[in-house]
Amino acid sequence: MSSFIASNLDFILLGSGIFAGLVVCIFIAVGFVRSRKKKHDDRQTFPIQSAAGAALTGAEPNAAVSSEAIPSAASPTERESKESKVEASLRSALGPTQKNFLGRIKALFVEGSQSSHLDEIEEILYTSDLGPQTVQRLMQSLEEQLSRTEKKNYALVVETLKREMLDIFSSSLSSSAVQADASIPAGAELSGEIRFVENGPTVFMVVGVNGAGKTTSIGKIAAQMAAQGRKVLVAAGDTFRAAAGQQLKTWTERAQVEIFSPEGVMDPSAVAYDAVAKAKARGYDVVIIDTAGRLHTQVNLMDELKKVKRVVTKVIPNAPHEILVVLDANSGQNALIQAREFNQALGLTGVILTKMDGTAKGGVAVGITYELKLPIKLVGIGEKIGDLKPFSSAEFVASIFD
Ligand SMILES: Nc1nc2c(ncn2[C@@H]2O[C@H](COP(=O)(O)OP(=O)(O)OP(=O)(O)O)[C@@H](O)[C@H]2O)c(=O)[nH]1
Ligand SMILES: [Mg+2]
Repeated sequence: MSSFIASNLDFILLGSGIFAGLVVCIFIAVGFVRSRKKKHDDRQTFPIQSAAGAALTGAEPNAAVSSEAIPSAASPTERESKESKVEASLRSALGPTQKNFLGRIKALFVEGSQSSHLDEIEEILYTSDLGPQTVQRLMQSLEEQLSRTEKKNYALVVETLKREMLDIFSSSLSSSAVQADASIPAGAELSGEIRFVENGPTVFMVVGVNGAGKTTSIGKIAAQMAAQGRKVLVAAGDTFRAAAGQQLKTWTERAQVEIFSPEGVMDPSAVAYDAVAKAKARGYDVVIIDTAGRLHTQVNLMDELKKVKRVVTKVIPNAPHEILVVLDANSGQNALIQAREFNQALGLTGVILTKMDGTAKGGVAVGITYELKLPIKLVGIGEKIGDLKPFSSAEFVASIFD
């Protein structure tokens, strides 16, 4: 064996060398193929990554190539979305109310359901702060207007509730309020909702419980009336809280209107009397009287408001022309009670329903209108100066049902 290896050593060495060379060649070849494949894969993934990156910024991968085309293509859409944001503000404020009301009714009618769900609907109506009389009327309309089979149909149930709610608004409001409702587009001038006298200043008295939004709403109203070209005087009738005057001053500065806030006068009726007398003498178009917040149960404080109303009448018969109660929509059924009590004490001409943004209790608007026959004149949908809108029942119902 060893003699065989010795005689063929050269041959064996040559064979081993060729084998080793072959192995090296194979390794080099595999490495080359892999690196080609990787380069190919990299080329494929690059456009995908850049497209994804562009999606985050909203730009096309080759945006730099045609930078002019992008803004001109995007701007109409931007404009449309800005415009719809402005128009949709009451709708978006009523989003939680819609979810609480329509959302829960919809959830009852799951596919294949064979029940009419009337009991559950009644409970939803009660817990949506519509008010007991309003709930009874809506339930009665479902009972009477729909057959047994129709009561199981979600679309028919909702259509009936919507029609009945619109009818509640139109039949409960005075004809003038209804006319104003139909003729004034959303966001239109306040003057369509509010009654202005032809000669002399129109006097507004604003009342309500603590923190309802009286001063804020006065600031917003004053700004809108001033923008309509009216000469506005705001009377600081909240002499109860030291900070109240300063808060009102800040709002009148924002609204760019004049404030009447005599130093050291603590009697709100004296402030109101002097403010109206000044407005009458100096040709103002509007006087808005702020008042301190109070509970309708505080008899002496309610008497104080009656006195404010009385003294104003001595300066201008028929004034105050508008006595508006400010109600926080979040307080639901309490808002209804407050409106009833303030109405009994003062004879209200309407309601400002504030904080409609961020409450699920917007349904209280229906109860106030139906049960108290009081028109909701304005709705607060935020804290900014422009966040006060004339109330439109059609817009309200559409926001809840559509
Ligand atoms: N989100 C929201 N906040 C509001 C609205 N209206 C008023 N507010 C806020 O409610 C709070 C109370 O508002 P005020 O205007 O001080 O209430 P008021 O009725 O004058 O209060 P008192 O003078 O203490 O009785 C403030 O923080 C306002 O910014 C509204 O429509 N939406
Ligand atoms: Mg106030």
